[in-house]
Amino acid sequence: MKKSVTLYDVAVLAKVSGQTVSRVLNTPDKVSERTRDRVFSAMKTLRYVPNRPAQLLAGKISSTIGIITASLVFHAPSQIIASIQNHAAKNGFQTSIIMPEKQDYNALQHALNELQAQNIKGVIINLPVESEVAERLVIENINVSCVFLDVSVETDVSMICFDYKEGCSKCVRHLWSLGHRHFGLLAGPQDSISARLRLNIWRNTLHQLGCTDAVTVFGYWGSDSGWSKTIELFRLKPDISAIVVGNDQMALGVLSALKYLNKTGGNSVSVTGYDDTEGSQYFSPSLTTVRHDFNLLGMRAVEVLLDKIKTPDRKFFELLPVEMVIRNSTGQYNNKQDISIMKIRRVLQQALDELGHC
Ligand code: IPT
Repeated sequence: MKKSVTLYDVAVLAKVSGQTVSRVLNTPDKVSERTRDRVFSAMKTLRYVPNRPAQLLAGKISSTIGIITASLVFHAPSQIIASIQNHAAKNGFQTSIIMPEKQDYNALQHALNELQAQNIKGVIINLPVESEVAERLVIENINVSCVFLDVSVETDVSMICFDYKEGCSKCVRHLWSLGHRHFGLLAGPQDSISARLRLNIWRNTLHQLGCTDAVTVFGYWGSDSGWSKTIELFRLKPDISAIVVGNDQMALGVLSALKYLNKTGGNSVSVTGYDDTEGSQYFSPSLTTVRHDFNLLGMRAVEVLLDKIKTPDRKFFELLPVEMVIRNSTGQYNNKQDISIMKIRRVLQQALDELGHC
């Protein structure tokens, strides 16, 4: 077996001590540029790869940040994690990802223990966490800095989130301005913070506009729940002309169900999504939605976490802007049904008038 290159081989080639190579690896700013260059060039020549477990055993600070995430089966979390990983690498950090099956206190504490066992000093939590749980985790884990991406804005922890109020009210107002008055609301799961917040704003906005008969159903973020919940919506309220959906992935299932129900073309029902994840512009029809810049979220999450590690007592709060993207899945309210009801009424009235003359 080929012998692996050690730190001492690098030291010999660079003509420095083993301790200096170690300093270049762990505290590069404390070494002169000339020495640093010599050591890096020796590492390159020998293709030296630092032994992470050995560094951990030696009590060196880890250059890894932790991520606790919602299921990567869903499009939004996978785009967020891709961006975090990318920006972590740009800052010289690797990532260690945990995807817990549950999102309660025990599951999260267990995940934090796992990451702290790797000597990790900062964790980005992209999992819906109830306020009391998030606050308790921060108080009980003072040795690790946490930045949350899916908590309510009132929570007393460091967080970065999108301006959901603006995004959600824009969706509803857009449909209202197109003449829609009969709404179906397809929210995300009830145990998701962001799903609940989005639904509240849709309902408040509709209430302000004077619409009180919208029906609500809950999906679980995936496309198949979008499909089955659309069928349920029409069973509950057959005259729906617009469906406000909690995310693009469910909206994909909604569009497919509408085709199945023959609610396309002249009969079409308007649909708005949420997220503008990769591919939504190629849905059929292309999806009107609210754009979340997940690349920006990932970048800010890493930058804020690194600042938080340096100043653990500071509380960070950042609200990122959203943008409404209008495509072909929303259109003017089609008043064909109203017209035929009006026609029948007119004919009936005429018949009654004629009877009156007799
Ligand atoms: C949120 C997405 O908007 C939603 O579509 C779903 O994928 C959810 O994550 C899964 O937890 S994004 C989150 C940062 C609020």
